[in-house]
Amino acid sequence: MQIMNASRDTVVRTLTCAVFGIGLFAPAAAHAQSGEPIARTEFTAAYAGEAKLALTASAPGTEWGTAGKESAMLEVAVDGKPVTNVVTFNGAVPLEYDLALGRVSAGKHEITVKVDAAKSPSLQAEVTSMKPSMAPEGDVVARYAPILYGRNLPEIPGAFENANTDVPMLAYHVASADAQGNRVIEYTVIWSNEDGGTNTPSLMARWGRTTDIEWFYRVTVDAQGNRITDAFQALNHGTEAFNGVREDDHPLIQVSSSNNNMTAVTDVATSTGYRFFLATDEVLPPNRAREAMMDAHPWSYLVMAKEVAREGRIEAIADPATLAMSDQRNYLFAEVAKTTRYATPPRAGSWAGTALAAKVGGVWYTSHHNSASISIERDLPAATTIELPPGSTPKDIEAIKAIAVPNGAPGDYSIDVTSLNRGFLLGTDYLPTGSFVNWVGKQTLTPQRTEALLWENRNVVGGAVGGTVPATLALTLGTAPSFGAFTPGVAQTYTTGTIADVTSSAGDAALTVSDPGHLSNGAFSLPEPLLVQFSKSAWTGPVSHDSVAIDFTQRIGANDALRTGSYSKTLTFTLSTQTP
Ligand SMILES: [Ca+2]
Ligand SMILES: [Ca+2]
Ligand SMILES: [Ca+2]
Repeated sequence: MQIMNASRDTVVRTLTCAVFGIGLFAPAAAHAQSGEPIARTEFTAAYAGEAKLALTASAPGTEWGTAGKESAMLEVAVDGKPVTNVVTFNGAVPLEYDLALGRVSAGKHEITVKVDAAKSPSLQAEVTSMKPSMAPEGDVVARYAPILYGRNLPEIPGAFENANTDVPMLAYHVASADAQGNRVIEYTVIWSNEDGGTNTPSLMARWGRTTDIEWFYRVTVDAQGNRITDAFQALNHGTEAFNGVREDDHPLIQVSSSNNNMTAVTDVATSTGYRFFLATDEVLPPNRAREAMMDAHPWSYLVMAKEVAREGRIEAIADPATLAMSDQRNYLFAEVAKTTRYATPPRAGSWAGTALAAKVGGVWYTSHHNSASISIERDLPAATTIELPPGSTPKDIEAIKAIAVPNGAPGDYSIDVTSLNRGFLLGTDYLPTGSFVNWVGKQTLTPQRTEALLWENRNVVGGAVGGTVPATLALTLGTAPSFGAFTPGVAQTYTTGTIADVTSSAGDAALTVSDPGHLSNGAFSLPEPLLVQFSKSAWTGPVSHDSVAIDFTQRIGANDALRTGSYSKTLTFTLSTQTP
Protein backbone atom coordinates (compact mmCIF):
# COMPACT_ATOMS: atom_id res chain seq x y z
CA MET A 1 0.00 0.00 0.00
CA GLN A 2 1.11 3.55 -0.49
CA ILE A 3 0.56 6.46 1.79
CA MET A 4 0.52 9.75 0.05
CA ASN A 5 0.35 13.45 0.57
CA ALA A 6 0.81 16.59 -1.43
CA SER A 7 2.94 19.54 -0.40
CA ARG A 8 0.90 22.52 -1.50
CA ASP A 9 3.18 25.50 -1.01
CA THR A 10 6.48 26.46 -2.47
CA VAL A 11 9.65 25.31 -0.82
CA VAL A 12 10.66 27.54 2.06
CA ARG A 13 14.20 26.29 2.47
CA THR A 14 16.78 24.97 0.11
CA LEU A 15 17.55 21.37 0.86
CA THR A 16 21.09 20.25 0.33
CA CYS A 17 21.46 16.55 -0.07
CA ALA A 18 24.19 14.97 2.01
CA VAL A 19 26.29 12.62 -0.04
CA PHE A 20 28.14 9.84 1.67
CA GLY A 21 30.82 7.51 0.52
CA ILE A 22 31.37 4.72 3.02
CA GLY A 23 35.03 3.90 3.22
CA LEU A 24 36.92 0.80 4.12
CA PHE A 25 35.97 -1.39 7.02
CA ALA A 26 38.29 -3.09 9.41
CA PRO A 27 37.56 -6.79 9.90
CA ALA A 28 35.24 -7.60 12.78
CA ALA A 29 36.80 -8.90 15.96
CA ALA A 30 39.86 -7.33 17.45
CA HIS A 31 41.31 -7.14 20.89
CA ALA A 32 41.72 -3.95 22.80
CA GLN A 33 45.24 -4.34 24.09
CA SER A 34 46.71 -2.89 20.94
CA GLY A 35 44.59 0.26 21.29
CA GLU A 36 44.05 0.07 17.56
CA PRO A 37 40.64 0.84 16.09
CA ILE A 38 38.42 -2.18 15.51
CA ALA A 39 36.46 -0.36 12.81
CA ARG A 40 36.93 2.66 10.62
CA THR A 41 34.91 4.45 7.97
CA GLU A 42 34.97 7.71 6.08
CA PHE A 43 32.19 10.00 5.04
CA THR A 44 31.81 13.24 3.16
CA ALA A 45 29.54 15.92 4.59
CA ALA A 46 27.91 17.97 1.85
CA TYR A 47 27.49 20.85 4.28
CA ALA A 48 28.68 21.89 7.73
CA GLY A 49 26.27 20.52 10.32
CA GLU A 50 25.45 17.83 12.82
CA ALA A 51 26.58 14.29 12.05
CA LYS A 52 25.03 11.07 13.32
CA LEU A 53 26.12 7.45 13.37
CA ALA A 54 24.12 4.22 13.44
CA LEU A 55 26.69 1.83 14.91
CA THR A 56 25.89 -1.88 14.93
CA ALA A 57 28.08 -3.57 17.52
CA SER A 58 28.25 -6.60 19.76
CA ALA A 59 30.57 -7.91 22.45
CA PRO A 60 31.05 -11.69 22.24
CA GLY A 61 31.41 -13.27 25.66
CA THR A 62 29.58 -10.49 27.50
CA GLU A 63 26.19 -10.73 29.15
CA TRP A 64 24.43 -7.79 30.84
CA GLY A 65 22.90 -10.18 33.37
CA THR A 66 26.26 -11.61 34.54
CA ALA A 67 28.36 -9.67 37.06
CA GLY A 68 31.86 -8.90 35.80
CA LYS A 69 31.00 -9.69 32.16
CA GLU A 70 28.39 -7.01 31.56
CA SER A 71 29.66 -5.20 28.48
CA ALA A 72 32.46 -3.79 26.44
CA MET A 73 32.98 -0.02 26.53
CA LEU A 74 33.68 1.43 23.10
CA GLU A 75 35.00 4.84 22.16
CA VAL A 76 33.93 6.49 18.91
CA ALA A 77 36.15 9.24 17.50
CA VAL A 78 35.70 11.65 14.60
CA ASP A 79 38.97 12.67 12.92
CA GLY A 80 40.81 11.25 15.94
CA LYS A 81 38.84 13.23 18.54
CA PRO A 82 36.78 11.06 20.97
CA VAL A 83 33.11 11.95 20.71
CA THR A 84 31.14 9.33 22.60
CA ASN A 85 31.45 6.10 24.52
CA VAL A 86 29.16 3.15 23.81
CA VAL A 87 28.32 0.49 26.39
CA THR A 88 27.36 -2.68 24.50
CA PHE A 89 24.51 -3.58 26.85
CA ASN A 90 22.98 -6.00 24.36
CA GLY A 91 25.87 -8.41 24.89
CA ALA A 92 26.80 -10.82 22.11
CA VAL A 93 23.73 -9.93 20.07
CA PRO A 94 24.43 -7.14 17.56
CA LEU A 95 22.39 -4.00 18.20
CA GLU A 96 22.21 -0.69 16.37
CA TYR A 97 23.33 2.05 18.76
CA ASP A 98 22.10 5.45 17.51
CA LEU A 99 24.69 8.10 18.26
CA ALA A 100 25.30 11.78 17.70
CA LEU A 101 28.75 12.82 16.50
CA GLY A 102 28.46 16.59 16.88
CA ARG A 103 29.18 19.36 14.44
CA VAL A 104 31.45 18.66 11.47
CA SER A 105 32.69 20.89 8.68
CA ALA A 106 31.77 20.27 5.06
CA GLY A 107 34.08 17.71 3.51
CA LYS A 108 35.66 14.38 4.29
CA HIS A 109 35.82 12.91 7.81
CA GLU A 110 37.01 9.69 9.40
CA ILE A 111 35.16 7.75 12.11
CA THR A 112 37.07 5.22 14.20
CA VAL A 113 35.85 2.87 16.92
CA LYS A 114 38.07 1.25 19.52
CA VAL A 115 37.58 -0.70 22.74
CA ASP A 116 38.14 1.69 25.64
CA ALA A 117 40.23 -0.84 27.57
CA ALA A 118 40.62 1.15 30.80
CA LYS A 119 36.86 1.46 31.20
CA SER A 120 35.70 -1.85 29.79
CA PRO A 121 34.64 -5.01 31.67
CA SER A 122 35.38 -7.01 28.49
CA LEU A 123 38.05 -6.35 25.89
CA GLN A 124 36.38 -8.07 22.97
CA ALA A 125 33.93 -6.31 20.68
CA GLU A 126 32.79 -6.39 17.09
CA VAL A 127 31.45 -3.69 14.80
CA THR A 128 29.41 -5.04 11.91
CA SER A 129 28.05 -1.83 10.43
CA MET A 130 28.62 1.92 10.58
CA LYS A 131 26.12 4.17 8.88
CA PRO A 132 27.01 7.86 9.17
CA SER A 133 24.47 10.49 8.15
CA MET A 134 23.88 14.20 8.51
CA ALA A 135 20.99 15.84 10.34
CA PRO A 136 19.11 18.15 7.95
CA GLU A 137 20.93 21.42 7.40
CA GLY A 138 20.04 23.87 10.18
CA ASP A 139 18.33 21.20 12.31
CA VAL A 140 18.09 22.75 15.79
CA VAL A 141 17.23 19.51 17.63
CA ALA A 142 20.58 18.01 16.64
CA ARG A 143 22.39 21.34 17.08
CA TYR A 144 21.55 21.66 20.79
CA ALA A 145 21.52 17.97 21.74
CA PRO A 146 23.25 17.55 25.13
CA ILE A 147 26.31 15.42 25.82
CA LEU A 148 25.82 13.33 28.98
CA TYR A 149 28.89 12.52 31.06
CA GLY A 150 28.79 9.17 32.84
CA ARG A 151 28.34 8.64 36.56
CA ASN A 152 31.11 8.03 39.10
CA LEU A 153 29.63 7.91 42.59
CA PRO A 154 31.83 7.09 45.59
CA GLU A 155 29.31 4.58 46.97
CA ILE A 156 29.23 2.52 43.74
CA PRO A 157 32.31 0.47 42.77
CA GLY A 158 34.35 1.42 39.74
CA ALA A 159 35.26 4.74 38.17
CA PHE A 160 33.17 4.05 35.07
CA GLU A 161 30.13 2.45 36.67
CA ASN A 162 27.80 2.93 33.71
CA ALA A 163 29.64 0.01 32.08
CA ASN A 164 27.53 -2.18 34.39
CA THR A 165 24.75 -0.12 36.01
CA ASP A 166 22.23 2.60 35.13
CA VAL A 167 23.54 2.98 31.58
CA PRO A 168 21.97 5.74 29.44
CA MET A 169 20.31 3.62 26.72
CA LEU A 170 18.46 6.02 24.46
CA ALA A 171 17.24 9.59 24.16
CA TYR A 172 14.46 11.48 22.43
CA HIS A 173 13.00 14.98 22.32
CA VAL A 174 9.68 16.77 22.56
CA ALA A 175 9.22 20.10 20.75
CA SER A 176 6.62 22.71 21.65
CA ALA A 177 6.07 26.47 21.40
CA ASP A 178 6.16 28.94 24.29
CA ALA A 179 3.72 31.86 24.74
CA GLN A 180 5.86 34.07 22.46
CA GLY A 181 5.90 31.45 19.71
CA ASN A 182 9.53 30.47 20.31
CA ARG A 183 10.44 26.85 19.88
CA VAL A 184 11.09 24.89 23.09
CA ILE A 185 12.98 21.61 22.76
CA GLU A 186 13.13 19.26 25.73
CA TYR A 187 15.51 16.30 25.67
CA THR A 188 14.84 13.14 27.67
CA VAL A 189 17.11 10.18 28.39
CA ILE A 190 16.19 6.61 29.41
CA TRP A 191 18.61 4.88 31.75
CA SER A 192 18.55 1.09 32.19
CA ASN A 193 17.83 1.44 35.91
CA GLU A 194 17.93 3.82 38.88
CA ASP A 195 20.19 2.66 41.72
CA GLY A 196 18.78 5.30 44.11
CA GLY A 197 15.47 7.15 44.24
CA THR A 198 12.06 5.53 43.97
CA ASN A 199 11.89 1.99 45.36
CA THR A 200 11.46 -0.86 42.93
CA PRO A 201 7.86 -2.01 43.71
CA SER A 202 6.71 1.61 43.53
CA LEU A 203 8.42 2.09 40.16
CA MET A 204 6.70 -1.01 38.80
CA ALA A 205 3.26 0.07 40.07
CA ARG A 206 3.39 3.79 39.30
CA TRP A 207 5.63 3.81 36.20
CA GLY A 208 5.49 0.28 34.81
CA ARG A 209 9.25 -0.17 34.63
CA THR A 210 12.54 -0.12 36.54
CA THR A 211 14.30 2.02 33.99
CA ASP A 212 14.72 5.71 34.77
CA ILE A 213 13.27 8.33 32.42
CA GLU A 214 14.17 11.98 33.06
CA TRP A 215 14.27 15.15 31.00
CA PHE A 216 17.84 16.41 31.06
CA TYR A 217 18.03 19.55 28.98
CA ARG A 218 15.60 22.16 27.69
CA VAL A 219 16.40 24.98 25.27
CA THR A 220 14.28 27.81 23.87
CA VAL A 221 15.30 29.05 20.43
CA ASP A 222 14.07 31.92 18.26
CA ALA A 223 12.88 31.71 14.66
CA GLN A 224 16.50 31.80 13.44
CA GLY A 225 17.41 28.90 15.72
CA ASN A 226 19.45 31.03 18.13
CA ARG A 227 19.39 30.07 21.79
CA ILE A 228 17.33 32.38 24.03
CA THR A 229 17.35 30.48 27.34
CA ASP A 230 18.20 26.97 28.51
CA ALA A 231 18.07 24.80 31.62
CA PHE A 232 18.94 21.32 32.82
CA GLN A 233 17.61 18.95 35.48
CA ALA A 234 19.79 19.57 38.53
CA LEU A 235 20.15 17.60 41.77
CA ASN A 236 16.94 16.88 43.74
CA HIS A 237 14.92 17.20 40.50
CA GLY A 238 15.70 20.92 40.42
CA THR A 239 15.65 23.06 37.29
CA GLU A 240 18.70 25.32 36.86
CA ALA A 241 19.93 27.60 34.10
CA PHE A 242 22.80 25.87 32.30
CA ASN A 243 26.08 27.49 33.34
CA GLY A 244 28.61 24.91 32.15
CA VAL A 245 30.88 24.19 29.21
CA ARG A 246 29.58 23.70 25.66
CA GLU A 247 31.04 21.99 22.61
CA ASP A 248 29.73 24.13 19.77
CA ASP A 249 26.11 24.41 20.96
CA HIS A 250 26.05 21.10 22.86
CA PRO A 251 25.92 21.53 26.65
CA LEU A 252 28.00 19.13 28.76
CA ILE A 253 25.93 17.65 31.60
CA GLN A 254 27.07 15.00 34.10
CA VAL A 255 24.99 12.41 35.94
CA SER A 256 25.83 13.10 39.58
CA SER A 257 23.38 11.27 41.85
CA SER A 258 22.16 7.72 42.27
CA ASN A 259 18.70 8.80 41.09
CA ASN A 260 20.31 10.12 37.88
CA ASN A 261 19.97 13.82 38.48
CA MET A 262 22.66 16.04 37.03
CA THR A 263 25.21 18.80 37.37
CA ALA A 264 26.65 21.07 34.69
CA VAL A 265 30.19 20.23 33.58
CA THR A 266 32.19 23.40 34.30
CA ASP A 267 35.64 21.91 33.66
CA VAL A 268 36.10 18.85 31.47
CA ALA A 269 39.39 18.08 33.24
CA THR A 270 37.54 17.35 36.49
CA SER A 271 34.62 15.50 34.87
CA THR A 272 34.14 11.73 35.10
CA GLY A 273 35.99 11.37 31.79
CA TYR A 274 33.50 9.27 29.86
CA ARG A 275 30.36 10.30 28.10
CA PHE A 276 27.31 9.43 26.04
CA PHE A 277 26.31 11.46 23.00
CA LEU A 278 23.01 9.82 22.10
CA ALA A 279 20.96 10.58 19.01
CA THR A 280 17.91 12.63 20.05
CA ASP A 281 15.94 12.85 16.81
CA GLU A 282 13.18 10.44 17.84
CA VAL A 283 9.88 11.78 19.14
CA LEU A 284 7.17 10.29 21.36
CA PRO A 285 4.06 9.00 19.60
CA PRO A 286 1.07 11.24 20.37
CA ASN A 287 -1.11 10.52 23.43
CA ARG A 288 1.18 7.85 24.77
CA ALA A 289 3.15 7.46 27.98
CA ARG A 290 6.91 8.08 27.83
CA GLU A 291 7.35 4.31 28.15
CA ALA A 292 6.10 4.02 24.55
CA MET A 293 9.66 5.00 23.64
CA MET A 294 10.80 1.78 25.34
CA ASP A 295 8.14 -0.16 23.41
CA ALA A 296 9.70 1.21 20.21
CA HIS A 297 13.05 -0.25 21.36
CA PRO A 298 12.07 -3.69 22.71
CA TRP A 299 15.65 -4.50 23.76
CA SER A 300 15.33 -1.84 26.49
CA TYR A 301 13.08 -4.27 28.41
CA LEU A 302 15.71 -6.99 28.17
CA VAL A 303 18.45 -4.71 29.51
CA MET A 304 16.12 -3.48 32.28
CA ALA A 305 15.07 -6.96 33.38
CA LYS A 306 18.56 -8.45 33.34
CA GLU A 307 19.97 -5.58 35.38
CA VAL A 308 17.46 -5.84 38.24
CA ALA A 309 18.01 -9.60 38.34
CA ARG A 310 21.80 -9.22 38.48
CA GLU A 311 21.54 -6.53 41.16
CA GLY A 312 19.47 -8.80 43.40
CA ARG A 313 16.36 -6.64 43.26
CA ILE A 314 13.92 -9.52 42.74
CA GLU A 315 12.38 -11.79 45.35
CA ALA A 316 13.85 -15.28 45.73
CA ILE A 317 10.50 -17.03 45.33
CA ALA A 318 8.13 -15.38 42.87
CA ASP A 319 4.85 -14.55 44.60
CA PRO A 320 2.19 -12.28 43.06
CA ALA A 321 0.71 -11.78 46.54
CA THR A 322 3.82 -9.98 47.83
CA LEU A 323 4.74 -6.39 47.04
CA ALA A 324 8.38 -7.36 46.45
CA MET A 325 9.17 -7.52 42.73
CA SER A 326 9.59 -10.92 41.14
CA ASP A 327 11.24 -11.72 37.80
CA GLN A 328 9.90 -9.14 35.34
CA ARG A 329 8.77 -11.92 32.99
CA ASN A 330 5.92 -12.47 35.48
CA TYR A 331 4.33 -9.07 34.82
CA LEU A 332 1.67 -7.69 32.51
CA PHE A 333 2.97 -4.37 31.17
CA ALA A 334 -0.10 -2.16 30.63
CA GLU A 335 -0.85 1.49 29.91
CA VAL A 336 -4.00 3.36 30.99
CA ALA A 337 -5.42 6.80 30.13
CA LYS A 338 -7.80 8.54 32.55
CA THR A 339 -9.10 11.90 33.75
CA THR A 340 -9.76 12.65 37.43
CA ARG A 341 -12.14 15.33 38.75
CA TYR A 342 -12.93 16.42 42.31
CA ALA A 343 -16.09 18.08 43.66
CA THR A 344 -13.83 20.32 45.75
CA PRO A 345 -10.03 20.41 45.57
CA PRO A 346 -8.76 17.86 48.12
CA ARG A 347 -6.34 19.02 50.80
CA ALA A 348 -2.66 18.27 50.30
CA GLY A 349 -1.86 14.57 50.52
CA SER A 350 -5.36 13.45 49.60
CA TRP A 351 -6.09 12.21 46.09
CA ALA A 352 -8.02 9.57 44.18
CA GLY A 353 -5.65 7.16 42.48
CA THR A 354 -6.29 4.51 39.85
CA ALA A 355 -5.00 0.94 39.76
CA LEU A 356 -5.45 -1.83 37.23
CA ALA A 357 -6.18 -5.45 38.00
CA ALA A 358 -5.83 -8.55 35.81
CA LYS A 359 -7.76 -11.79 36.33
CA VAL A 360 -5.82 -15.06 36.06
CA GLY A 361 -7.27 -18.39 37.18
CA GLY A 362 -10.28 -16.59 38.63
CA VAL A 363 -8.10 -14.40 40.89
CA TRP A 364 -7.68 -10.63 40.47
CA TYR A 365 -4.10 -9.35 40.76
CA THR A 366 -3.62 -5.58 41.21
CA SER A 367 -0.97 -3.18 39.94
CA HIS A 368 -0.67 -1.51 43.36
CA HIS A 369 -0.70 -4.73 45.44
CA ASN A 370 -3.53 -3.09 47.41
CA SER A 371 -1.14 -0.40 48.66
CA ALA A 372 -2.98 2.91 48.10
CA SER A 373 0.08 5.16 47.97
CA ILE A 374 1.44 3.41 44.86
CA SER A 375 -1.76 3.71 42.84
CA ILE A 376 -1.49 6.11 39.89
CA GLU A 377 -2.21 9.77 40.61
CA ARG A 378 -1.18 11.55 37.40
CA ASP A 379 -3.69 12.04 34.61
CA LEU A 380 -1.29 11.53 31.71
CA PRO A 381 -1.30 8.20 29.85
CA ALA A 382 0.41 6.04 32.48
CA ALA A 383 2.35 2.80 32.18
CA THR A 384 1.97 0.30 35.00
CA THR A 385 2.60 -3.39 35.65
CA ILE A 386 0.60 -6.17 37.29
CA GLU A 387 2.47 -9.02 38.98
CA LEU A 388 1.01 -12.40 37.89
CA PRO A 389 1.65 -16.02 38.86
CA PRO A 390 4.86 -17.29 37.20
CA GLY A 391 4.20 -18.90 33.84
CA SER A 392 1.12 -16.82 33.00
CA THR A 393 0.62 -16.47 29.24
CA PRO A 394 -1.55 -14.04 27.24
CA LYS A 395 -4.36 -16.56 27.01
CA ASP A 396 -4.39 -16.94 30.81
CA ILE A 397 -5.31 -13.28 31.32
CA GLU A 398 -9.10 -13.41 31.40
CA ALA A 399 -9.95 -9.75 31.97
CA ILE A 400 -8.65 -6.36 33.08
CA LYS A 401 -10.48 -3.90 35.33
CA ALA A 402 -9.83 -0.42 36.74
CA ILE A 403 -10.03 0.34 40.46
CA ALA A 404 -10.41 3.73 42.17
CA VAL A 405 -8.07 4.01 45.15
CA PRO A 406 -8.72 6.85 47.62
CA ASN A 407 -5.65 8.21 49.41
CA GLY A 408 -6.47 10.20 52.54
CA ALA A 409 -9.82 11.97 52.19
CA PRO A 410 -10.22 13.07 48.56
CA GLY A 411 -13.95 13.75 49.00
CA ASP A 412 -16.25 13.32 46.04
CA TYR A 413 -14.36 12.37 42.87
CA SER A 414 -14.95 10.90 39.44
CA ILE A 415 -12.35 9.16 37.29
CA ASP A 416 -13.07 8.68 33.58
CA VAL A 417 -10.97 5.73 32.38
CA THR A 418 -10.80 6.03 28.59
CA SER A 419 -8.26 3.59 27.19
CA LEU A 420 -5.87 0.71 27.68
CA ASN A 421 -3.15 1.55 25.19
CA ARG A 422 -1.24 -1.72 25.37
CA GLY A 423 -0.68 -4.86 27.37
CA PHE A 424 2.13 -7.37 26.90
CA LEU A 425 4.31 -9.86 28.71
CA LEU A 426 8.04 -10.45 28.35
CA GLY A 427 9.02 -13.70 26.66
CA THR A 428 11.52 -16.18 28.05
CA ASP A 429 14.12 -14.14 26.13
CA TYR A 430 13.04 -11.02 28.12
CA LEU A 431 11.74 -9.31 24.96
CA PRO A 432 8.12 -8.03 24.78
CA THR A 433 5.86 -10.58 23.09
CA GLY A 434 3.70 -7.96 21.38
CA SER A 435 0.63 -6.24 22.75
CA PHE A 436 -2.55 -8.30 22.92
CA VAL A 437 -4.61 -5.80 24.93
CA ASN A 438 -6.41 -2.77 23.62
CA TRP A 439 -9.56 -1.07 24.81
CA VAL A 440 -11.08 2.32 24.10
CA GLY A 441 -14.24 3.54 25.79
CA LYS A 442 -15.37 5.36 28.91
CA GLN A 443 -15.88 3.86 32.35
CA THR A 444 -16.42 6.27 35.24
CA LEU A 445 -15.22 5.41 38.73
CA THR A 446 -16.72 7.20 41.77
CA PRO A 447 -16.81 6.59 45.54
CA GLN A 448 -20.05 4.68 44.85
CA ARG A 449 -18.60 2.67 41.93
CA THR A 450 -14.96 1.94 42.63
CA GLU A 451 -14.42 -0.77 40.01
CA ALA A 452 -15.14 -1.14 36.30
CA LEU A 453 -14.43 -3.98 33.90
CA LEU A 454 -12.47 -2.66 30.88
CA TRP A 455 -11.39 -5.61 28.76
CA GLU A 456 -12.18 -9.28 28.41
CA ASN A 457 -9.92 -11.67 26.54
CA ARG A 458 -11.68 -12.65 23.34
CA ASN A 459 -8.66 -14.67 22.27
CA VAL A 460 -8.82 -17.43 24.86
CA VAL A 461 -8.50 -20.71 23.03
CA GLY A 462 -11.42 -23.00 23.86
CA GLY A 463 -11.40 -26.78 24.18
CA ALA A 464 -11.33 -29.18 21.25
CA VAL A 465 -14.40 -29.09 19.02
CA GLY A 466 -15.40 -31.21 16.06
CA GLY A 467 -15.05 -30.19 12.46
CA THR A 468 -12.10 -29.24 10.32
CA VAL A 469 -11.00 -25.70 9.70
CA PRO A 470 -8.91 -25.12 6.60
CA ALA A 471 -5.78 -23.18 7.42
CA THR A 472 -6.66 -19.54 6.91
CA LEU A 473 -4.54 -16.49 7.34
CA ALA A 474 -6.26 -13.54 5.73
CA LEU A 475 -5.36 -9.89 5.85
CA THR A 476 -7.34 -7.17 4.11
CA LEU A 477 -6.38 -3.52 4.22
CA GLY A 478 -8.77 -0.56 4.09
CA THR A 479 -8.45 2.46 1.84
CA ALA A 480 -4.97 3.89 1.31
CA PRO A 481 -4.37 6.58 3.93
CA SER A 482 -3.36 10.13 3.10
CA PHE A 483 -2.06 12.90 5.33
CA GLY A 484 -3.46 15.59 3.03
CA ALA A 485 -1.29 18.65 2.44
CA PHE A 486 1.84 19.36 4.51
CA THR A 487 2.40 23.04 5.25
CA PRO A 488 6.09 24.02 5.04
CA GLY A 489 7.53 26.12 7.87
CA VAL A 490 4.95 25.08 10.47
CA ALA A 491 5.74 22.51 13.14
CA GLN A 492 2.83 20.11 13.16
CA THR A 493 2.09 16.47 13.70
CA TYR A 494 -0.09 14.96 10.97
CA THR A 495 -2.10 11.83 11.52
CA THR A 496 -4.09 9.50 9.33
CA GLY A 497 -5.21 5.93 9.49
CA THR A 498 -6.77 2.89 7.94
CA ILE A 499 -8.24 -0.41 9.06
CA ALA A 500 -6.99 -3.96 8.66
CA ASP A 501 -9.37 -6.89 8.78
CA VAL A 502 -7.75 -9.99 10.28
CA THR A 503 -8.99 -13.53 9.97
CA SER A 504 -6.86 -16.42 11.19
CA SER A 505 -7.45 -20.05 12.05
CA ALA A 506 -3.94 -20.36 13.44
CA GLY A 507 -3.00 -20.91 17.08
CA ASP A 508 -1.44 -17.48 17.14
CA ALA A 509 -0.98 -14.62 14.73
CA ALA A 510 1.12 -11.51 14.56
CA LEU A 511 0.68 -8.42 12.43
CA THR A 512 3.86 -6.60 11.50
CA VAL A 513 4.88 -3.84 9.14
CA SER A 514 8.08 -3.31 7.18
CA ASP A 515 10.40 -0.58 8.46
CA PRO A 516 8.35 2.56 7.79
CA GLY A 517 11.47 4.67 7.21
CA HIS A 518 10.82 8.12 5.82
CA LEU A 519 8.27 9.46 3.33
CA SER A 520 10.05 10.55 0.18
CA ASN A 521 9.42 12.71 -2.85
CA GLY A 522 11.90 11.78 -5.53
CA ALA A 523 15.31 12.38 -4.00
CA PHE A 524 13.85 14.27 -1.04
CA SER A 525 12.96 12.51 2.22
CA LEU A 526 11.24 13.96 5.27
CA PRO A 527 13.66 14.35 8.19
CA GLU A 528 11.29 12.78 10.73
CA PRO A 529 10.43 9.10 10.40
CA LEU A 530 6.96 7.88 9.58
CA LEU A 531 5.40 6.23 12.64
CA VAL A 532 2.98 3.33 12.29
CA GLN A 533 0.97 1.97 15.21
CA PHE A 534 -1.50 -0.87 15.46
CA SER A 535 -4.38 -0.96 17.92
CA LYS A 536 -3.60 -4.67 18.14
CA SER A 537 -0.81 -6.73 16.64
CA ALA A 538 -0.87 -10.15 18.29
CA TRP A 539 -3.49 -12.85 18.59
CA THR A 540 -3.19 -15.87 20.84
CA GLY A 541 -6.00 -17.83 19.19
CA PRO A 542 -8.05 -17.98 16.03
CA VAL A 543 -9.93 -14.86 15.06
CA SER A 544 -12.44 -13.86 12.39
CA HIS A 545 -12.80 -10.35 10.97
CA ASP A 546 -11.01 -8.60 13.82
CA SER A 547 -10.68 -4.92 12.96
CA VAL A 548 -7.30 -3.39 13.67
CA ALA A 549 -6.84 0.37 13.57
CA ILE A 550 -3.59 1.32 11.85
CA ASP A 551 -2.50 4.82 12.80
CA PHE A 552 0.10 6.76 10.83
CA THR A 553 1.87 9.75 12.36
CA GLN A 554 4.18 12.14 10.55
CA ARG A 555 5.84 14.99 12.35
CA ILE A 556 6.94 18.01 10.32
CA GLY A 557 9.35 20.42 11.98
CA ALA A 558 9.25 24.20 11.45
CA ASN A 559 12.67 23.97 9.80
CA ASP A 560 12.01 20.87 7.75
CA ALA A 561 12.54 21.46 4.04
CA LEU A 562 9.59 20.30 1.94
CA ARG A 563 9.75 19.80 -1.81
CA THR A 564 6.66 20.56 -3.87
CA GLY A 565 4.92 17.38 -4.92
CA SER A 566 3.83 14.11 -3.39
CA TYR A 567 5.65 12.31 -0.62
CA SER A 568 4.94 8.64 -0.34
CA LYS A 569 6.18 5.35 1.03
CA THR A 570 5.20 1.80 0.20
CA LEU A 571 4.74 -0.40 3.24
CA THR A 572 4.33 -4.14 3.50
CA PHE A 573 1.96 -5.51 6.13
CA THR A 574 2.39 -9.13 7.14
CA LEU A 575 0.11 -11.44 9.08
CA SER A 576 2.13 -14.41 10.28
CA THR A 577 1.90 -17.34 12.65
CA GLN A 578 4.22 -19.75 14.44
CA THR A 579 1.49 -22.33 15.09
CA PRO A 580 -0.46 -22.74 11.85
CA1 LIG B 1 21.46 -0.39 38.47
CA1 LIG C 1 15.68 9.29 38.40
CA1 LIG D 1 5.93 -10.31 44.54
